[in-house]
Amino acid sequence: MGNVKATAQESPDNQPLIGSSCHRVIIGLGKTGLSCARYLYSQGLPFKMMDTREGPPGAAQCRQLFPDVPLHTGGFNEQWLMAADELVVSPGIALSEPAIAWAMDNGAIAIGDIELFCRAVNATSAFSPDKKPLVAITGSNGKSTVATLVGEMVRCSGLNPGVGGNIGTPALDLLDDDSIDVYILELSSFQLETTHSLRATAATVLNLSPDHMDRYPTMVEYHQAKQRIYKGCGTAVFNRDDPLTSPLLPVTAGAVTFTSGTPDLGQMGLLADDDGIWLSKGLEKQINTRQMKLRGRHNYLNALAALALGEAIGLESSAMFQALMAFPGLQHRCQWLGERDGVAWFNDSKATNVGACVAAIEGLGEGLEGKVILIAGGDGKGADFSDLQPAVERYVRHLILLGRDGPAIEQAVKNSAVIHKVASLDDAVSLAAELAKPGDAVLLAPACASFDMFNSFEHRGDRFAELVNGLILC
Ligand code: UMA
Ligand code: ADP
Repeated sequence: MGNVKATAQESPDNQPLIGSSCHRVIIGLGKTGLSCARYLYSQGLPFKMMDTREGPPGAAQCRQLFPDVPLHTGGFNEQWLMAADELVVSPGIALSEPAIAWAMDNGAIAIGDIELFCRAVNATSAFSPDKKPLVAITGSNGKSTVATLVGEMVRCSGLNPGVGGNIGTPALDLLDDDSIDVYILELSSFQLETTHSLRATAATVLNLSPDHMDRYPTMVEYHQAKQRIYKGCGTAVFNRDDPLTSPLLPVTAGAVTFTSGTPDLGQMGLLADDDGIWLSKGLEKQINTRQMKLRGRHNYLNALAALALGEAIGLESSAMFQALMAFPGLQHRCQWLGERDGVAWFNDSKATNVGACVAAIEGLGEGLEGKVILIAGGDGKGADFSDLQPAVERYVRHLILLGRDGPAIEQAVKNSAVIHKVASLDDAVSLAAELAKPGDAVLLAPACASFDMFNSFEHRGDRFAELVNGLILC
């Protein structure tokens, strides 16, 4: 084993190994692994399951639901890997894991839940009226916002959206609901690595900035994984301001760009006049951003991408505008929690990378009378924090740091703001309340994952909201 390269492979002649004679192993007993097991079981296709953890979350459920399925926990079962034709790998497991890389080098094909989903959806002829449109969304930031927004646009059009993938509901679970008219998948780079037959009706890479650098040797591998979303797609929607989002693969129905600048003819962008900033298609001003509840330039870009995706699957503009004006945004994403003594408090716990944190500081900072008091830090996933410096220097007065990578952030931005180090989120909130002046905003935008101190970004954001509510209500 050991020194082998892991690259996602296609099956011979690109034919999926779906027969009952295929030796298939599901790796990972989280949400994804369980959804794959339910699906394969329902299709009568045999499989084994394994998880490297001693007590994986889904083990009890597996034993109960699939008592006859072989299950191995606490490490890789090398015999099973050696005999496998197809490995159904969960996104939390890297293909470069030596045991997996070795199995792939010996002929096993690595796929994921999204590949199983695509095979099922693509089994319907592309020309059949039963073939449901599939919208695929990736990017370093904004995926959940855009996926949810496109879902709302579909709903306002009188159709039933099925929104799933990295956002939470495993894609395969959507197949159980016959009433779904349009599939909308949020896809992570991890999921894309193991997907070979996507063929989305419309696909987008919203933006690309460093993330998951503990999993990718360089940005090149991360970029390559994201590009897989365009494989066989109809319309590619990409960000003119971010060249890495531009498709490197051929697309069948053309491309639409969005930009925060003036749009090209027939493309999406922003136009400004005395009435403010307009979402526009070419020179046609479509919606004034004041009519929207979503705030911040990054969200205007998300809205433009959603409009382009919606148009690519044939939605009417009026229904899309209605959805856009009503959409309040998602929890934990630059979420306004309240105001006390002229200080506004924002929860952006989902800012788990540098790009999202910069977008939040700039989005808030631009419109403030005062300055930002930023609470950041956590598990940095191997990030380089130096890109935070210009935004911190411009908009942040006090930077309150916590968590494992607080010191790395301090190193990257020192002298750009007054830095304070605290041991807990509780201490950070108390200190922020002391430091903030009327006109300021306190922003939790950690630029880091939460796992060093919390169970999830939701857990961290909920705790922050609880502490802030305690302050505001008292
Ligand atoms: N793990 C092991 N051994 C195993 C299998 C998993 O140690 O054999 C560990 C992984 O390293 C990871 C954890 O278990 O730390 C969970 O991994 P998983 O692949 O089992 O996760 P699932 O429960 O199946 O959830 C996955 C996505 N998780 C990841 O990509 C890590 C969920 O995205 C997604 O919502 C779900 O499938 C449904 O599609 C979460 C996520 O953090 C929200 N995504 C990353 C992100 O958004 O940045 C990519
Ligand atoms: P994802 O699903 O890609 O993580 P979310 O919509 O959940 O995206 O938002 C994640 C974080 O990124 C939040 O902090 C949010 O404020 C920020 N964000 C959202 N859209 C963008 C964008 N287009 N560019 C940069 N940051 C963004």
